[in-house]
Amino acid sequence: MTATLDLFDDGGDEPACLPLGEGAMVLRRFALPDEDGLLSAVQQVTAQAPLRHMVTPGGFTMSVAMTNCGDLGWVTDRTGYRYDRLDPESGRPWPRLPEAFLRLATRAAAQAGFDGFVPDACLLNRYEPGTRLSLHQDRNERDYGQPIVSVSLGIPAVFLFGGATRSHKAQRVPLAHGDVVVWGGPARLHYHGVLPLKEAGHPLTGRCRINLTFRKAG
Ligand code: MD3
Ligand code: FE
Repeated sequence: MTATLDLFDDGGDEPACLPLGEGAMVLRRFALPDEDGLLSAVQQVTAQAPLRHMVTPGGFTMSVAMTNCGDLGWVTDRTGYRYDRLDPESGRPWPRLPEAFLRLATRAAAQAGFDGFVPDACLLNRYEPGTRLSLHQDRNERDYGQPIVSVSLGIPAVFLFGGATRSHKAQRVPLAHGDVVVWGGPARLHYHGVLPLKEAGHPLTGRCRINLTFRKAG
């Protein structure tokens, strides 16, 4: 009986709010109604602060292309990881956080129980097929009590959600266009990463995935 049902299971009865445990909440397709406004804001930001492949302190060029908007932007170079008010490529402040970004991030945080979340940093990551992000912790923010809100747009990815140590076995969480995840509580310091993306295309983004992460960094 379940076998028959499974054949027709399209995931349509998945809960809209899925707790990943440890304070992490997946809001499936939460950003879908705002897709056009979000993607036009992405175009505005990347026109002012182009996507670039940064270098890690260890000397590796990241396969993810990145840029930022908001008061603070996350950067890495041979000297280390940090938040900076200026784009090192231009010497100018990062573009302002677009209204559409701010509204969505605040609404998603509130939905997950974090009222009054006001991000001052948005890291914009672009993945193409083959791009990956190896397991890491996000530890450059001042207050770990603040959540991180992430928004996935474009082609799908498999997110790796690990534990408090690197050796903890990671869960695989598929993330699709419009999915929003709010990471708070103990999950905030868990190891995480993204598996290499499979070849795919999306009608709105082409052969890429855009991930936005909103933080209160300062
Ligand atoms: C879990 N980005 O930018 S977003 C990153 O898909 C980053 O681009 C990934 O990891 C991406 O640092 C994942 C989801 C995410 C972001 C921050 C987290 C998950 C997190 C911080 C703590 C725990
Ligand atoms: Fe991260």
